[in-house]
Amino acid sequence: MKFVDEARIHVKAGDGGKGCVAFRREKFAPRGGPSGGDGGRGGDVRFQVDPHLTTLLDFQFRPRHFARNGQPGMGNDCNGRSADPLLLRVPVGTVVVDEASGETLFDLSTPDQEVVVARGGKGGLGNMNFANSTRQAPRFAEPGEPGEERHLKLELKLLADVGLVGLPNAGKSTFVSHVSRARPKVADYPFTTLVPSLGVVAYKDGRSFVVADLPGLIEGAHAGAGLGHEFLRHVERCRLLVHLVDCSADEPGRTPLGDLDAIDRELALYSPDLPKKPQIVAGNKVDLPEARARFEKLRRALKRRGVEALPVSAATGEGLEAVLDRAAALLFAREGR
Ligand SMILES: Nc1nc2c(ncn2[C@@H]2O[C@H](COP(=O)(O)OP(=O)(O)OP(=O)(O)O)[C@@H](O)[C@H]2O)c(=O)[nH]1
Ligand SMILES: [Mg+2]
Repeated sequence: MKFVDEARIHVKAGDGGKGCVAFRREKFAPRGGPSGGDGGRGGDVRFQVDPHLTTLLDFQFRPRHFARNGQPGMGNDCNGRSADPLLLRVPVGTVVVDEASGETLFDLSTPDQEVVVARGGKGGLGNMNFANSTRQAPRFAEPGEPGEERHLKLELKLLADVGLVGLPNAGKSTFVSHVSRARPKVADYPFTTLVPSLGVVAYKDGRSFVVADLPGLIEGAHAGAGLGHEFLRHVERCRLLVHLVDCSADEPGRTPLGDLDAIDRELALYSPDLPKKPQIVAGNKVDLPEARARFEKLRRALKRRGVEALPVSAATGEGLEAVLDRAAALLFAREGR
């Protein structure tokens, strides 16, 4: 399951209508004065945050969005009509980046928030505005201003309830494929998962929540090492983290506790908010006897810190239900359902 979370689009606001050159022509008013009205404003292109949307898929299929132009001014002092704004709906969590400058324009995180991403051009003034005592018959009017035009990159931070973090090879993808219908690639080498993907966990009583399988983190990830930096921003929006520790890893100098602390350090370095998120620690691969033994050491060490560790085997499914129960308790307690 690939999760669409990026789109490139081209938006253009409407041009302002041009001002009109016209003169009054009435039976009893010979040489009537100028009467050309102003052009209307071009329509803005606006984004509106819609909490019901979850992907940027629509934008991938329709990348061009042009608002209407303002009407030109008319004779008889009539101004042209301004065009209505073009409202485009985007999901909560959409980040809008200007392609030309690379600048982040908006981080749209509030439902129903509305922002202007391209401003409509002002209408031109009609010739009636240019008459004065010495110039009674101006034969010119202003053109309308062009509407703003922009190439935008939209990025959607994944909205998962639970983010799976851990070193490469910890078994994150195996975990997600066991608890959901998502089938991310699982393999016996690090950096198998290159992009985040989501799985929906059908929990008890028709309740469900979304788990994100994330690429493995390594030391230095917060500064861009490995694949970390790319997707650490997705972790920011998860409500809780499940930290998977590979208890089978058998390399000199490496321990489950050391692995756990290394990842926690990366998270903290990336953002001070990440350590504040609720975290469930799960020691994986306890189906292997030597992993089981290492897990017990991890459990004792964490107990001294007042932290509980749960034994799991993502491969056999052992212990996974306890992790889901814990996650559901944290998620649904806060929602009050
Ligand atoms: N014995 C055993 N092996 C496991 C278990 N969970 C995962 N594995 C194996 O560990 C290897 C890595 O699993 P993945 O699920 O791809 O690990 P990952 O954390 O997604 O790795 P990256 O995507 O590279 O970060 C695979 O060979 C899995 O079969 C487990 O509970 N027990
Ligand atoms: Mg993986």
